[in-house]
Amino acid sequence: MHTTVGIIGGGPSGLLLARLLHRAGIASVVLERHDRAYVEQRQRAGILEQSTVDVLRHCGAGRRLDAEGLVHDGVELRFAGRRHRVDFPALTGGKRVTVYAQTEVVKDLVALQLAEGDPLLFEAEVHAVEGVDGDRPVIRYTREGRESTLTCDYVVGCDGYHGVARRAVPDGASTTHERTYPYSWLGILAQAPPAHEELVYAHSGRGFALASMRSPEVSRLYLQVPNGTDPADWPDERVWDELDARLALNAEPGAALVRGPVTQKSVLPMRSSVTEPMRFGRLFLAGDAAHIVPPTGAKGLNLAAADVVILARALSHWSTTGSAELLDSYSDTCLRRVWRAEHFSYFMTTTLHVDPDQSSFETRLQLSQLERITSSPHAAAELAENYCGLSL
Ligand code: RFL
Ligand code: PHB
Repeated sequence: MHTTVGIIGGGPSGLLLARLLHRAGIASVVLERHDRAYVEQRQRAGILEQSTVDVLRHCGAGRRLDAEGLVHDGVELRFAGRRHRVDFPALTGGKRVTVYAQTEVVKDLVALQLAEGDPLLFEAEVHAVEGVDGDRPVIRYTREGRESTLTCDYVVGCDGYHGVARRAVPDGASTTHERTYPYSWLGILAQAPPAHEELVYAHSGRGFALASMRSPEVSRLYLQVPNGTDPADWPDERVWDELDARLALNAEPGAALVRGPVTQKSVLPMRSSVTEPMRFGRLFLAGDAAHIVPPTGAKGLNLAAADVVILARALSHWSTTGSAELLDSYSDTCLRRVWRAEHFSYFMTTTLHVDPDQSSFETRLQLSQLERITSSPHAAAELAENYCGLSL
């Protein structure tokens, strides 16, 4: 089999790239190792920047997003017994974000691709990418027990942090910059109304907590926990008690979350990582295959979308003019946005979490920084602009 663009991975970046290429009249094949149900049910991101919403609408995936997405004009910060709202439109000249789960984005893109796109092959596991420094790279994959090859003009690794695409780059041709954190998140999905009408990011001496949502009936809640935590050590009542303790305000003693059945529970490690450049020969990396952010800034899915918009534009320019100019600048163009989001995600993470080794001095610095955000419109605008994202 031959195609113009071979895409490894059917997560949000691979699916959106395939959709954008289809609209530009460029042939592609997506190879995804898991089955459709698995990809559609994987619980992950929840916040879409305006530019991500715009691109989904533009490529025909906006109908359910417009009907079911919840537009949010701000977030609440809770710390030292206080609450403070960061008003996005007022601080950014009108920007806002949309709560719409990654599971739903993926369902919408899969349905479109299967109905009218190029091939999207589930249960197709890629094990090698060869010849990316030549003219005709080859992807080797296994499907239904049979080994097959896909030759392409270009290969795009949209295969996440543990994918195979990055391994096709020879040693020494790229650099990975990485940081790990001394804590993880315990996340639950619960059949319970959201804690508040907007997201709540809470700093507390007991550790960070985040109250998010999926719909007016479904909450998504997170707690900072030590690395290596076993979810089995956190029965539902313990999770709810700890959320109440961390999200509570001195001003509202006894205020408690409305509890409901917990339908999903998992522990996620936190990591920052960037591999650069994001291109080697005819191989391009996009989304989590190239960079990871800790989820505190809600940037991962949005960065993945930005990468593939930039790449689809570059491939379309190459296809219509024969010029590789935009393909050559792909990595630099993406990395400017990537490093900004890396800094913001690191800032949100280290300002809101409790490092088990941190001193009282460092805790006072965190509180001073949060206090600054609540008292200076400039500091609040810096948070709001980064949270709502750069224009594409
Ligand atoms: P994905 O989603 O990891 O998809 C990669 C796909 O590649 C497939 N694959 C292979 N297929 C074939 N052959 C192989 N050898 C393969 N190896 C891998 C995998 O099966 C998979 O389907 O990467 P992608 O598409 O780049 O998308 C990135 C996003 O998923 C990720 O950045 C976000 O979920 C991050 N994130 C958030 N981002 C936001 O923008 N806003 C948020 O609010 C937000 N919250 C979150 C998050 C991530 C979280 N976790 C689980 C780390 C909250 C959490 C808890
Ligand atoms: C989510 O709803 O899953 C979510 C929201 C905001 C974050 C991270 C995750 O910063």
